[in-house]
Formats: sequence, C-alpha cells, structure tokens
Amino acid sequence: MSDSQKIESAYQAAKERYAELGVDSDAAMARLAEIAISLHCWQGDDVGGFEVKEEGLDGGGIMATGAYPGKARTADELRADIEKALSLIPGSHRLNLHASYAETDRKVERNELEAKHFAAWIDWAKANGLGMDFNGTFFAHPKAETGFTLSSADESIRKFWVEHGIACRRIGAAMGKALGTPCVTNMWIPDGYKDIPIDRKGPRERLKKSLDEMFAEKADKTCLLDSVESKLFGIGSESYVVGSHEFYLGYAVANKTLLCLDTGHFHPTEVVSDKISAVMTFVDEILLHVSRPVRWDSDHVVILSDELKALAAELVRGDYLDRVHIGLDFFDASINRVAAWGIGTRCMIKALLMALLEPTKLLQETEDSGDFTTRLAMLEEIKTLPAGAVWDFYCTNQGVPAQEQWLKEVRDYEEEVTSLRS
Ligand code: RNT
Ligand code: ZN
Repeated sequence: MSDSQKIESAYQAAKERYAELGVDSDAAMARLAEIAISLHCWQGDDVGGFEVKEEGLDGGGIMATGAYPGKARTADELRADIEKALSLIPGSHRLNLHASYAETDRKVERNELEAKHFAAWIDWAKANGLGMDFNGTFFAHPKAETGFTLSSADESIRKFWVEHGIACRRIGAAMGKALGTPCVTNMWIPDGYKDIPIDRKGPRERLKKSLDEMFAEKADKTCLLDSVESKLFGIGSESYVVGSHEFYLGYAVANKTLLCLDTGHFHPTEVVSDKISAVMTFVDEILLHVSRPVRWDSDHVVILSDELKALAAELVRGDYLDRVHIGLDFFDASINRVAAWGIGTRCMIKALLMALLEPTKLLQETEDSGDFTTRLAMLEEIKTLPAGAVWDFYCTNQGVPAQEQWLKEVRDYEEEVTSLRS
C-alpha cells in the first residue's frame, strides 16, 4: 500500500468509529476548512520588524529568546518564509501584521504611517488569497521608553500614540477594503510600573481618554474590526499594568469593540477556555491570541495541550466560531522559525478538528441527566479516538504534507534558503 492508501484506509476505519458515536467526520473536515487562523508575521523575525529606526531598540517587555540561525532579515525574506509555512498548513488562512513591518525607504514616524507603506504586504496577501489583520506597535520606540504610551502623563507622548492608533485604524480599514474581508486591528500597549504605584487611577483615566480619541472615527465594520488586548503583567510592569483585563473588558463592553484574550495574559492557573462563554455574554466578537505560557507569559510555541483542546472545544460547543477571530501569538528564536509556525498552527487546527469530532450531543446528554460518571468516563474515552487518522486524511485532501512529512520540507527549505542567511 502507498502512504496515501494507508491514510485513506485508516480514515475509513476512523469514520466508522466516529459514526458509532453520532459524529460525521466528513462534515467535521468541511467545517474545519472554513476556519481561518491568523498567522502572526512576528514569529519569523523574533518581533524585529523592518522600520528604518535607531539600532538596539527593544523594550515593551516583549522578548524572544534563542539564536537559531536563519531569521528573516527583510520583508521579502519574511514573506517567502510565511509562504513556505502556509504550504505546510491545511486550509486557507490570514496574515497578522504589526505596524513595525512597514516598508519605507526613509524613516517614517509611527504617527505618520499610511496604507501605502504596507502596499507590498497587501499586494502579496491578495496574490496569495490571504485576508489580513493588523496591530499598532506601541513598543520598541524612543517614545515608549518611559514605559507609558497611551496612558502617558506627558501630553505630547500621549498624543503621538493616539495618532499612531488612528493611523493604524486607517491602515487596517484600507487592508480590509483591499482584500474584501474585515481587518481585525488590535491594540496592545505595554504601559505599567515595575514597582508599586501610588496612582493607579490616573493612567487608566488617561488610557480611556486616549482610546476614546483613537476610536472617535466610526469603523466601517465591513473593513475594520477594532480590538483591545489586556495583560496581567509584563517584564518591567510586574506591579501594575494600566490595560488590565477588567479595564479592557469594561471598555469593550461599553464601546462595542472586540476584546482580545491572549492565553498568556492571565495568572497561570486561570484559563481562557473558561473565559470565553463569560465574555461572549457581553461582547459580540473576540480575538484570541493563542500562545503557550510556560510558568509565565513566555510565548512558547503552541502545542496540542489540554488547554488548547479545551479552548477549541469551547468555540465549537458554544457555537462561537463565527464570532471568534483566532490569531496566534508565539515567538521562539531557539528553533527553526518556519517549523515553529508549522508546529503551532497545525496544532491549533488539529485542536479545532478534535473539537469538531467531539460527540458533544452524547456528552451533553450525560450531563443533562446528571450522570456525571458517564460524562467523566466518556471524556476519557474520547481522548484516544482516532482523530489522528482524520487529521492525516484532512492534510492529504488539502494538498499539504501529512504526518511528519511537513518537517522534511522545512529542512529542505532550511538547507536551500534560511541557513544561507547570515
Ligand atoms: C504582548 C502581547 C502582544 C504581542 C504582539 C507582538 O504581551 O501579547 O499581542 O505579543 O502584538
Ligand atoms: Zn498577544
């Protein structure tokens, strides 16, 4: 038997097993193919960006660790790497870009960015059939060095970042318009204090004012979806973060923006899978930043963890897929960067497949009848159902390498392309 025959016959056996539990695996694959994941550009160059700027500017508490060779040095290299990654990932997806990935021939200040500075990205997205999402970059900049941006007490700094936010919303809208699919434009700011503050109120009042100014121009939701991202703590903002969860939940509910939940932005014993049904009661749509916190907000590459499966299960069980935008937010500079996209994105899709293959009706009946013994027993049984056989078949059907074959393609690409970069 050839590999593809083996995959096909394993699938047929899996299909029968799922049918016994009342699950249609063909329908699960068809639904899965409709779900777009927003691939974050910043995995490819350790959140560096391509601005013409002063050397050595980090900051904002974002830190990629590792020195694996071959990171993209230019936007063209990054696009080539993303194309490679996409060729290994089943389905049709999106690109999530940061403002710091603008391509300009001279220094253009962040408050002066325009859609034309992203023309190459937009053209490329169009040619590759990708929707785009966008992010303001409120870090790694001289005007962010005090640790405060939109909540700064320095009016000229605050104004500058408000203007950046407004510029980003216009760019997002232009991307959405050009590509015919709304661009989720997300705003995360690093503002906060390393040590115990006296005034917790002032910065939050200023942040609200800044957001109101930024969002004053009404969004055309066919092109632009505004989103705000909270955080519990960051490097250098351990004691106080202005844009906390409560702050942005309140803001999103009051102002009808999207709320971004990053899986690394909560206390390690809190899980986003439990927050979805809570926040979805009050906001129309959310953005997920799927990441993997290891002991802290470490942005490790996403794996098929219990929490990832629980997250995907929530989206499917709650019928939330049309109200949730799934973005990835991890960066690892210690392994092959194209492989990192491959591992993380394939796991996200795999988790969604497993959720779509869940015999939810059957499980729900056990709960409704109060039979918690069967509920727990079945939850354990379904962990070893043949989802892998469906996944392999799905990959083959979508024309991407099944099983570990995808890694071989990364290795070939490494040999021919990324390893030659200095
Ligand atoms: C930082 C936030 C933010 C960034 C990206 C690069 O803690 O998670 O989303 O990771 O925008
Ligand atoms: Zn994030």
